[in-house]
Amino acid sequence: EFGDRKAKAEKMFGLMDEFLKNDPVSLQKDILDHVEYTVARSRFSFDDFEAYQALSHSVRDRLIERWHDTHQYFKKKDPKRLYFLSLEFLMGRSLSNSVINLGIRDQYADALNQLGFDFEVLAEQEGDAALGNGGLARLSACQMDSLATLNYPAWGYGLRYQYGLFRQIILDGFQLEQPDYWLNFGNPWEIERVHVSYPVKFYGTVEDEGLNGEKMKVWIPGETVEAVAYDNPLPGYDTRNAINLRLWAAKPSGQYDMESYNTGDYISAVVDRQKAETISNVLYPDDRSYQGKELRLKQQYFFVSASLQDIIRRFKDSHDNFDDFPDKVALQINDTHPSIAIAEVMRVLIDEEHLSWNKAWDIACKIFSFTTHSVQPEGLEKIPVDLLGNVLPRHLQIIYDINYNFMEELKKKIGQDYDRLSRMSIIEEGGVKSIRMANLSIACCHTVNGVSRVHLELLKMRVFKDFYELWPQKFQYKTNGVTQRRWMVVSNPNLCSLISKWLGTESWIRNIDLLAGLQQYASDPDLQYEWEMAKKVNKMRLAEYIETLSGVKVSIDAMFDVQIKRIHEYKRQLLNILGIIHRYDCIKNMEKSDRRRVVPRVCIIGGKAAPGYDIAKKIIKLCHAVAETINNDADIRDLLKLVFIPDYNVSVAELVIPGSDLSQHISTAGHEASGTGSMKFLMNGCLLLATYDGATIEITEEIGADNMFLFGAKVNDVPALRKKGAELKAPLQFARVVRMVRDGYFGFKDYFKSLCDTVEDGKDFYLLGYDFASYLEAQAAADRAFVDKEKWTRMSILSTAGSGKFSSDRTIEEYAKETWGIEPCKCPF
Ligand code: GLG
Repeated sequence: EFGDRKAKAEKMFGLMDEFLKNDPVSLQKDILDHVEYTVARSRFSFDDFEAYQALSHSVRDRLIERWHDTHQYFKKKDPKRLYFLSLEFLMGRSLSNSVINLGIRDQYADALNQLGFDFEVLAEQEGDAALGNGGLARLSACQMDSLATLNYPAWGYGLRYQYGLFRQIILDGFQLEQPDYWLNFGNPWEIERVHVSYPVKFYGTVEDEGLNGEKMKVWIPGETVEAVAYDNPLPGYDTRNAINLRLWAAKPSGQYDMESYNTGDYISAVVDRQKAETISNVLYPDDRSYQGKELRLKQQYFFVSASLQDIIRRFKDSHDNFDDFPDKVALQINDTHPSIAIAEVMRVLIDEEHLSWNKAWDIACKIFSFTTHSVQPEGLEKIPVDLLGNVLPRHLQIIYDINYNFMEELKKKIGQDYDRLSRMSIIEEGGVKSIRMANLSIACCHTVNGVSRVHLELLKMRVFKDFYELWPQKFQYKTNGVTQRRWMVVSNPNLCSLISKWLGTESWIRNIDLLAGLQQYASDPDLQYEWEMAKKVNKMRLAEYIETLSGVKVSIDAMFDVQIKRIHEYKRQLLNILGIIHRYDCIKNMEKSDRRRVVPRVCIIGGKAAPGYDIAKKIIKLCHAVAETINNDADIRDLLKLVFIPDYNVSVAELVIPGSDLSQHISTAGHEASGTGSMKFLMNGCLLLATYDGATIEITEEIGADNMFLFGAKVNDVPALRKKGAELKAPLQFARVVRMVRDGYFGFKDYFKSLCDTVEDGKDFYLLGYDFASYLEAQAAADRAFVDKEKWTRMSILSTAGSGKFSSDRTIEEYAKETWGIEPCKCPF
């Protein structure tokens, strides 16, 4: 019995409420013990990195206690659990976040001080866990933090890539990719579970067998790979609960193929077996298109199969049939990447657990929910039938059967409308016959979620129109959110202590709606002064970082204008750069005496381009070429600077966001499903320059359009504008700046030609030319507001005050109630 165990332990160790103590002396002893015994360095001589390692192990010990207790408690209570399946989690660093959530940050800082170390310096030693590409992956990480904090019985499941997202190196202004072997220096935040491992099968054939007179399908696999669990405990804030993120690594299977060993070629047999590990080797670095690659499919099935074996084993520990399965298990499919799970659940229930098709399908339909993160139909995954049939022959059969039943059901509803039937079919005929993973997910899942209100509208009107008309109740949206623990408390302590002081409480860290209490002080000169000071300190930190990175000295009196995110044509970094060229051109052509009126700017751009995305790479090069010209032009001096921050990742974002004045979210309307970067800037009191797209529309409703700089075509204007084609003439100023690039003003004339072509009249798919004039107006409005310090600071305070809706705590509460049907399960001590 759980309570007994705890009581016994307390007696045994004579401890009151914690197994490990958190007073400075205990913490110091603990850190030094880890230096000596875990890191195996002398306690009289160790460097910052070794101190970081020891410190992390000491924090991890405390984390593990809570994590054990939480899991014991979940086991005892057996609540319905959420299993969050995602191929990507972008966790970033763990140390600062862990001590803050565990409530022991100050104790550790004190203890370290007395040992002669600075907590912040040690925290900088940690590398990022970058097991994801961008928004989708960071969203998963934020949602895990909220799940833990809100005490939900949840597990995350994913893949432990050896190589995370590539490192971006800039050479002569060009992006180069380097492998991110993030595990090189060890990872104290994970626990290898050599005994939690499952065989995952691939290839082979399916045979019919009779068992007790019943026809059975038997899959005889051609390859077996072992999935080994690595657990990553994730602490909630202000609670004892800590949940688990279980990531799978591929290892050669323990089942030896005796034949290959017996042929005498021992060395090649070992080498062959080792190939199994390639499955979890590397993260695909493209966040928008998937090309139906075999390794990608194997990654998807690998983590899905291992996770389901684990989930079913856990369920069977306390249940002897599957009747209660839907009451105990909710499976969330994050984008279509894990959607092969639907076929896998069917296979396991039918082939291994011997349930009938109908019973199995009934269960599948009750347990799965699906969230899509893309807007464009082209972004939806398709897997060629030949590929799927080769890698997972039994699953292909099952998908065909699901589709057969689905088509029959459809015919009853819509009759013989063959066009529509073929659009809705899970199988796409034509060129390369493929499985549409989104259609499979919609056919099965009880709920399909979009990630912002306008995203759902687009799904209803365009992408999933046929489905929506038949099952409107299936379609919902949960506007994304981000965790204020990482994006405010960890990354902006100056601002946070100010907020807590003015609100008279720290409770907003858990109940973010309290931030609205700042509204009443938005014009208070004292708050305004303190607010500006906090921003200054953050800008100084960022300016130092910029100087060490690029050698460019920037003035903190200038407006820091930032666009950091993946490089994509639809996100329109090119619009930003063309706007900067325009600003430069204006300053150059001004009378010297007029230059005094120019509001100084530091333009900061950062982001990675997918390695095969040629146009995105040219945008990065253009940014460097323009920066080279502007930053070295003696006429310009501090009036304008352009800096590209290389290797953008979570920890860079934590530094850049608090130090920004203005941030840009300028996607062509209708292309950004939600956007989450905007929410992080908003919370940190950075003003937004944005289009009416994704979640920005909802931000406008929360803080008011006059507290932002909005511009550009709206979602519903875009299709008609595109139809106009070449008739839609870009303004002269636009033509002029594009011509400067074309004519080689910034060099690399030939190289930039194809980039310039993408925005010529008639080819300007993302409407840069059309939006240019209103973009410049919004920029001018930002300049005017910036010189009015009182106004700017009020807008900044109101941004933070109005950001409450965009906490992932709100998102998770909505999912829990409306989609997953789970209840909090709070560990009582
Ligand atoms: C997507 C979208 C973003 C969205 C994010 C999280 O492009 O607009 O905010 O997921 O839902 N592929 C992505 O990163």
